[in-house]
Amino acid sequence: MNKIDFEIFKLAAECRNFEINVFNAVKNKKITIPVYLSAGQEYIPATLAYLIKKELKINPYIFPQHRCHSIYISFGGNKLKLVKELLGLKGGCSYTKGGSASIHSEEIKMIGHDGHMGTQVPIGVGSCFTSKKPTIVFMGDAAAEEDYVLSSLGWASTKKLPILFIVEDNNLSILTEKKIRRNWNMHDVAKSFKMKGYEINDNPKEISKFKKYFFKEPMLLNIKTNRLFWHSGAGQDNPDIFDRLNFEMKRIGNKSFKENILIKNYIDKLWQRQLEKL
Ligand SMILES: Cc1ncc(C[n+]2csc(CCOP(=O)(O)OP(=O)(O)O)c2C)c(N)n1
Ligand SMILES: [Mg+2]
Repeated sequence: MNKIDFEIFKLAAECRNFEINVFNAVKNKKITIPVYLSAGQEYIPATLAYLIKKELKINPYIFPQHRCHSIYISFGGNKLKLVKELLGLKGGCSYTKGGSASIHSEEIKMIGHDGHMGTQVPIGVGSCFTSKKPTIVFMGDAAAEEDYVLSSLGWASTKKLPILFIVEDNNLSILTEKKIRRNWNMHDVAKSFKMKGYEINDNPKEISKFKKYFFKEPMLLNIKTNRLFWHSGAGQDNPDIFDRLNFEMKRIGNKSFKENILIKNYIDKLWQRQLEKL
């Protein structure tokens, strides 16, 4: 078994087990704030975090959108502080004022989202223009349609910034599919702005192919993925949707199943201890 596959799997499993706990806490009304679950999409941040932090040894500035728990966890955010943030307990990562959509962490240079879809793109580009430091900006496939996102891509390209744009393309804007909203693609838009642009799947092997370009020049990866649960809250739209984590766990085999149980027990206990404080 490939070590890289296994390391990425472990990160993704950590994210999934965390999100299952959030799901249950929402269902049991222990969490009452709006919550945006990233389950199903965790292979994108898990793969990127592995490639960027472990392989390239870079700690980039991170500009997420609202669906960001897995981004925070994959890039090394403190899980206990995120549990506290979501439960409204003192000591949350965003000073217990951000909630699910605005996860913020100076420790991992992650800048909390303001709730307006896509604003993280001009803000991230502006920050990168000033710092000239490696910067990763995440956006949803719907946020990518905002005018201020498109103009920011143009500026990043013109100034050749060390920036990586990741479109987490779950094909949905809440419940509206992409084909109803537009007849164009984000990787084509990136290319028209004279930067590298590709459309790929959330398969670690596909994502890895582009590592050589990370932060050397502006690039946009439109990565197709699947949202497992409702846009907001705890429920399921489509139980048959493709689940990358499950697929990879089966592909990697026995060792991954066992590791998943260990990770699950650890994260369940972490949540249990904080739930007891409510
Ligand atoms: C400027 C703006 N318009 C509308 C909304 C309401 N809204 C919140 S999330 C969302 C859909 C976001 O879809 P996408 O960017 O693809 O992210 P996803 O939820 O799929 O991860 C909408 C329309 C908003 N928050 N901000
Ligand atoms: Mg979407």
